[in-house]
Amino acid sequence: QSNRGLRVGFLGAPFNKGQRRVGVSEGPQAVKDTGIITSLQDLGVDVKDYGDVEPDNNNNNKPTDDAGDSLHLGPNGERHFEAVLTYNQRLSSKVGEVLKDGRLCVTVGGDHSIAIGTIHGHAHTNPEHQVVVLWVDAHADLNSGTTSPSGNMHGMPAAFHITNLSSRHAKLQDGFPQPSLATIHLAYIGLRDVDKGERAFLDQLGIVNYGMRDVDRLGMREVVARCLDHLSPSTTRPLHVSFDIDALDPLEAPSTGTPVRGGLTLREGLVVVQEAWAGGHMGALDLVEVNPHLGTPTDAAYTAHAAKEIIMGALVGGYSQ
Ligand code: HAR
Ligand code: MN
Ligand code: MN
Ligand code: MN
Repeated sequence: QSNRGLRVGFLGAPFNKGQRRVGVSEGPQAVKDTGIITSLQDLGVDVKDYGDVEPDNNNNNKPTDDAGDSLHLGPNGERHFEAVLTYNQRLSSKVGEVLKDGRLCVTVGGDHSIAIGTIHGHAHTNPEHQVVVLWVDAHADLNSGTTSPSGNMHGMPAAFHITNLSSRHAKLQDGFPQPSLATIHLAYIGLRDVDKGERAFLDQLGIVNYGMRDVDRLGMREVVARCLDHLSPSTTRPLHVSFDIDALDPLEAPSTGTPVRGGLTLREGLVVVQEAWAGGHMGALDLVEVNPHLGTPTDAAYTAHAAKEIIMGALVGGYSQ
């Protein structure tokens, strides 16, 4: 069994304050309920469940926030600025702990703002190495408070890590989060809903990005090959894959907060993670934005199952290799 020797740590990040919809904090449980840990163990993987990194309080994330005075806006209008960053600071330490145990760290969200902490933890646990990031998403998540149309911090996490952009972001008093990525160390797949300010950053900084039209024209195998070639993950450049379930078409993954039609098939999503798996240098994986409160119970289970397939593809290349 070729999976023997693979050691994985599972972290839940049931955080929802990076956006406004109730229910995304139940993503980790929904994904666990698919039986993914047992499925991995059946394939010979050594899996340790580290449990959830609990937020201090998700409860005040209600629609009434829109009119309320409890948003705790950051200096540039970032909603729940301090709650998002303090949570991610704790998450970053926990990711570091999993990695120091010698395990590939899988973090299940929660909204995508948790990638502030996961990438920070990964990059700063390997300071002598250059972590590289493959971001699979309908969205670029590259806004700053000033460019964001919503103030929702799940539309901002990538920007916190880019050295040339981080000065646009306020920080916690102790300086968290410290950026770790040059623009050449990030690549995107699946984009189809990019804000004006984000497009300007992508173009100005020359960040490699393959949108849906590129997938149509080149095919996913070519797209992912180009991204991996650009990032060149290696023993000294561990790969971080940050997979937003909304990269998939809403027909494949309906239960998510910001669905955008015209997305990836599950097969295309699997090509991404299976090729990343085949490269052999993945250090950490995020799977975010599964919201089991949205759609019918059948939609929720279908979406969680898609998430399971993506994680399995990334860790063992799928079920039947
Ligand atoms: N770009 C928009 C914003 O900044 C929407 C971001 C949306 N959502 C995510 N992130 N799920 O990938 O508000
Ligand atoms: Mn609030
Ligand atoms: Mn995202
Ligand atoms: Mn998204």
